[in-house]
Amino acid sequence: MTVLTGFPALFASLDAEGIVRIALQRGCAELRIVDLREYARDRHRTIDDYPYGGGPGMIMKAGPVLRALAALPPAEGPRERLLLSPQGRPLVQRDLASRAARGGELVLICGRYKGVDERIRSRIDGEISLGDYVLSGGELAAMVMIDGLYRLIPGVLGDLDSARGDSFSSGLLDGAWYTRPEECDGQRVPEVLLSGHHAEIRQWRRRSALRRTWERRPELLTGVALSDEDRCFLRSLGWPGAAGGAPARVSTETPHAERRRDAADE
Ligand code: 9WO
Repeated sequence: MTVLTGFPALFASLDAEGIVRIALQRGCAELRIVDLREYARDRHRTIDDYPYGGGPGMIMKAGPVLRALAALPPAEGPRERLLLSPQGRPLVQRDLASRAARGGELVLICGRYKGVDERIRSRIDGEISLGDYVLSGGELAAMVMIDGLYRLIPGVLGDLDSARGDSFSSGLLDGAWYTRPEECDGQRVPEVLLSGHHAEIRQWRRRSALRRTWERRPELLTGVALSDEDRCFLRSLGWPGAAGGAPARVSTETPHAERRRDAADE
């Protein structure tokens, strides 16, 4: 993985701590941060300039990015050059998983300022958005993408490859989780989780995830493999069946209101 950025110092935290540091230490991945200012041509190493046609704000110059791309060492396998921007295709877990499985070389290009010179766009392979909001640059988005990808690389997580049981590996949102103590601030852990009945615990967890997905993100259910048992449970919550549809409203309840219901899960 290679990152092109005008602000390389922002990436220092990735080496300092967390999943990316572990991936790099274990030799599961490589991360090269390229400073775009090294490819600027003026004394001040400028990477932005005024927009043609006028108006407020600055535009990221194409030259430094295109020269940095041209200077990359030849890739061993397929290479994908991606710009992080709100104009991109929304990133979903499936895309991270397929990229992690493919294992090709990624080049993440971080834009800055009010926008990037359009001539960058014609020299890249795609554009990725994390969501419909504007940041001050693509760097934090790139770090999010690196984090999401690296934890899917085999051998990075170790811990029983816990990504397999992740929220989203099933296509569902995560249900409720609890850890010690059994009672906290007057709230008890659901009895079934203390019972040692593995089949019942499995069913409770499945239902907790199904319920939360139906309440918060009903559109996700259309992409999930549902058993007859799942369907039966969802119908008891008002789910209309394979035809789809949404509940009266997506829950905006406070977390404790929802936990109360999860605890009462029948
Ligand atoms: C800045 C701006 C200022 C005033 C009016 C409109 C504006 N649009 C932008 C803008 O989109 N700036 C971008 C900053 C230029 C490309 C890099 N930047 C960026 C990337 N901001 N947010 C992202 C991003 C990337 C991935 N997912 C979500 C947001």
